[in-house]
Amino acid sequence: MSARPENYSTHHLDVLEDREHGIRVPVTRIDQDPAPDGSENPPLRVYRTAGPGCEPEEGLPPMRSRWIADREDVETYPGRNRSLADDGRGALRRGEASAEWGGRRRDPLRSRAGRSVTQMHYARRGEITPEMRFVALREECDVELVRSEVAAGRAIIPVNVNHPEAEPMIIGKAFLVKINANIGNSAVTSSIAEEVSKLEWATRWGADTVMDLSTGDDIHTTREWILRNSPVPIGTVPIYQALEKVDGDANALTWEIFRDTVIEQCEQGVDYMTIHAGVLLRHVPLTADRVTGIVSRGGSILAGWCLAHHRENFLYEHFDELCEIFARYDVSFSLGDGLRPGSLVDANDAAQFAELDTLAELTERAWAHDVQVMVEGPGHIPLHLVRENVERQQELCQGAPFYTLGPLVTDIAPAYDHITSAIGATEIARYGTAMLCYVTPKEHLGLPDRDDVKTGVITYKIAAHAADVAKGHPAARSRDDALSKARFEFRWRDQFGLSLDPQLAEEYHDQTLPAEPAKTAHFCSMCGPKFCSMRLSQDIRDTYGNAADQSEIARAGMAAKSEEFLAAGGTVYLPDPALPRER
Ligand code: IRN
Ligand code: FE2
Repeated sequence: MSARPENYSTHHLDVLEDREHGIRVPVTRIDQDPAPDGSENPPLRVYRTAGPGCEPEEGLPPMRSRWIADREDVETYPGRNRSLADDGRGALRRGEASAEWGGRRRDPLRSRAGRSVTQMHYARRGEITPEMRFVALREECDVELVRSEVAAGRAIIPVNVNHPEAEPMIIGKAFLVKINANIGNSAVTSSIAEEVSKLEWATRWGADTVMDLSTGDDIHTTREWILRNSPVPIGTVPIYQALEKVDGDANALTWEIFRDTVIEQCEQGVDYMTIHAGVLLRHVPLTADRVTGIVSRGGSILAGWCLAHHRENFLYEHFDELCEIFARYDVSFSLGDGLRPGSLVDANDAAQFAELDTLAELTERAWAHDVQVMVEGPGHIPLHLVRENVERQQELCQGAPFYTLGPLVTDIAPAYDHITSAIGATEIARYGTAMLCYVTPKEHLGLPDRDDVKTGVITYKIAAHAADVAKGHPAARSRDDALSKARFEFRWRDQFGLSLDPQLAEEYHDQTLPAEPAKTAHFCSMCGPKFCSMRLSQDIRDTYGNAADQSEIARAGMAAKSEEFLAAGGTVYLPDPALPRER
């Protein structure tokens, strides 16, 4: 297995262990140098989405196989998993995944355990699964909080029994805010290997889940490679593939074609699926006076179908059948917001909120089958109307996790919509949204390339983290505090290592101060050696001690600096301050 490249020289793959239950959670350990006074700065262990790394042709080790087998979630184990380990991976290597998996029609009622195998099902029975323990260790919280939130439907652990490679993670407002990156919609029509590299790229920078929105002929094989290599849950929008099966003619879609597509994806191991079942025939006219109409791709496909047939949305009509299928694989619903607003002027309108009412009804229907649910949200919303969205969703959907696309808080900045949307995302996460779907700089303009994916992921890490800090999440602040201390102590390498994008931070620093010694020098490039405020306040502390009375320190510091300034001739060019003791 190839080692996954770490983001920086001070980063290392490490594990958190629950020895009693034999659970090991991969984390990234960020090592730090000692402080200038010689005291230790302990390493930080931070949440890791990148997984252990692997050769694309090999796939990741199926780390959950044993847990799944022990519960008898699958009828066919160990055959199914043996075929994953041997035949399945061999097929991946030979590039035959399509032949191996494609075209098969299986009856989910026979091929599965014939009962609900969802995490919600176990949680409601009071059972604690290894997946819940893994999540508790990862989130640094009590496992009972995990179990009870999943049982109540306020959190989901999206883990298909056919995706044993995934490291369990939790989406819910009591936990760290998560982010999703979409792939499979990129500029270059890329090879399968490129799709896998995009997956690795997104998870390397911190994507908690990845949605594969691939289209085209190789859709099944591409998804197979992505799943077998993904340490994070994979989401899809199955209506996109169903549409391909009818050559893009939305009116030719049927429930049967859709159902078979869903089963095919369940069998492959997709962990959650966007289902636009809230787009009802009677909702469609509510969009007639909108400035931007229906902007959701899935939403417009289904609205078109409803109007063409003048019948109710087949996803709504057959929703309970979908629940039965999902229950047997533990696939989670991501109830699609097909009527989300596409502009500030359309925000919080009748169509949007009518659909939300339906999504609340569908949430309850899924819960009746013990199927896990999250609810998708907007879109484009002015900042002052953002909070109402999450509060309304939380109340109507009884705390089911909210998963939003931004929202963008202004329409005037194409090319900067990662930023316009991160503002709304921060606000909506602060008030309880559990997962944020990223937006890249190419939104509304073109398809994202590799750099856009990275920019989108890091921008959304900032939004999610800012919300975690504001929510007072116990595990959130330690990295900020460590970075601030590194900055104050002029430990440049640690400042880079603790940042979300170490390379870029270092690169910007090096553009001004390229010499290697500058990374440990006791000034930064912003103010230079003479005027650095951090430098000055550290001198004051060195001279006058770490007195509790801050105003005394300040007063003494002012006097000292005044003396120093006058003694040096009263010019603005100060003598070099004495450097503190080096280690
Ligand atoms: C997230 C919240 N609202 C929408 N999303 C994402 O948009 C969803 O998860 C999926 O990636 C994509 C679906 O787009 P359409 O088909 O609704 O446009
Ligand atoms: Fe938009």
